[in-house]
Amino acid sequence: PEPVAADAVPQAGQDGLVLLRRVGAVDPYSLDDYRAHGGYTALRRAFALGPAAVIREVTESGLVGRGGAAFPTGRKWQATASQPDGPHYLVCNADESEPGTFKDRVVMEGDPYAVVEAMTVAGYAVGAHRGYLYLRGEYPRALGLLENALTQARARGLLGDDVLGQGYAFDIEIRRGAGAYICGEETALFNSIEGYRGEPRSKPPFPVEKGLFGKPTAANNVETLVNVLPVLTRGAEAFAAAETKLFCVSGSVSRPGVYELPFGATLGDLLELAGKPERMRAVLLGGAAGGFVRPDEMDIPLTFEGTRAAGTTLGSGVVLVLDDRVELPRILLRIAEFFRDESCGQCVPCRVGTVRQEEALRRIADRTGAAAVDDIALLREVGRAMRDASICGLGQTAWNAVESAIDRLGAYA
Ligand code: L3W
Ligand code: SF4
Repeated sequence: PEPVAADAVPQAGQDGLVLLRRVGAVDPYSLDDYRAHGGYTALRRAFALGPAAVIREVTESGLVGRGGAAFPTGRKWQATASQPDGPHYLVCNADESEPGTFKDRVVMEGDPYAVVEAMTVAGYAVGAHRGYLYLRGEYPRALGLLENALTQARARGLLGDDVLGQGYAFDIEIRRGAGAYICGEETALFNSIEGYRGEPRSKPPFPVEKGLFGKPTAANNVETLVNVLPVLTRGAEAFAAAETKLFCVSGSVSRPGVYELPFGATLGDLLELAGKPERMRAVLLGGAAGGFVRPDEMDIPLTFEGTRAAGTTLGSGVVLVLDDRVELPRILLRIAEFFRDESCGQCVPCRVGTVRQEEALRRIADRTGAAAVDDIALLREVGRAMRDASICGLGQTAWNAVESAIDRLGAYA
């Protein structure tokens, strides 16, 4: 693959980047350059601390998962490590497929060795000797860069039977997705690696207990894992004092891209940086499974708690900006088509509900003028059934964006 192009260098929200500091500054093919930019100091510190202390440090940092659900990473690792029967596995979820999400791609293409180092640290902490990186199939450039990074790391003793001469064996295998959004759900992802249909399993049991091949597994998103590097190099306390989040800004802004901002910046702060439109209609936060907010809600803090309190979600960091030229009914219909398409069909509420939702939204979108009251009542009923009775997050959240458009934006009123 080609080197990362200059125009792919992410937008820097402000000085003092943590997660993106090497992106655009380091040669993503060169292990030496990665080391010259601080690479592999976190793994050395991990070996000096030992697995239990690494987990303690990650727990004390307060780091939570960046895939959207914000589960505490230290707790996940502790629960995995404490399972008596191995082998234990480490899975990096790089199946980045949430509409409007492209942060992990920027990290993997711009700083691939960081992903490899972070997976090695995580594997060491949870007692895994094998890691899988499940990569979105439509990311060929990331694939080439990561494959190169694995080859170089193996050649230099940073992966293999005796990592850094510390007596720890660890290696990583890349598996590519084949275009199914549902394979980003962790248990569908395990099934996909195992060679089965990519259908979610019922939880519990959680993967920490029975995950890949039925064994204890820590599954973490790319951004979650790369956060572990500064946790170790800076220490838990210093990390927590300056914790950052990646945001994927797209739509009607003049400077779309990936922004890294400290937790607590507001939506308005971010949109100032990204160049918001003169007449904004709404912002979709959290992706297709997220929710819309209005232009008068720009003081929402961009934290997991702040967005939850405002009735929406930070999700995987999607910030999709719509100006007043958009046809909201068409956008909602497009979101509904997406969920109908991507439902794995395993459970009835989602398999049927996503079809009924799309049909109702199409009827509304194709009509002009007055609100279709019956269809809105139907949407609410179907939405409730999907949320309450679906097996996995896809069905449970397939009505979120539509509901928020109706309730917060007055869509169809
Ligand atoms: C041990 C327990 N582990 C929960 C683990 C669980 C998983 C994590 C979160 O994702 C999000 C949603 C959307 N003991 C545990 C436990 N865990 N309880 O914690 O679990 P869960 O079930 O809350 O969420 P989830 O199904 O993993 C749902 C987001 O995903 N989403 C799409 C995201 C897309 C991307 C992307 O494209 N990169 O991230 C769609 O719904 O925001 O919050 O590991 O095992 N007692
Ligand atoms: Fe499959 Fe949808 Fe059920 Fe999830 S909720 S298991 S995607 S049918």
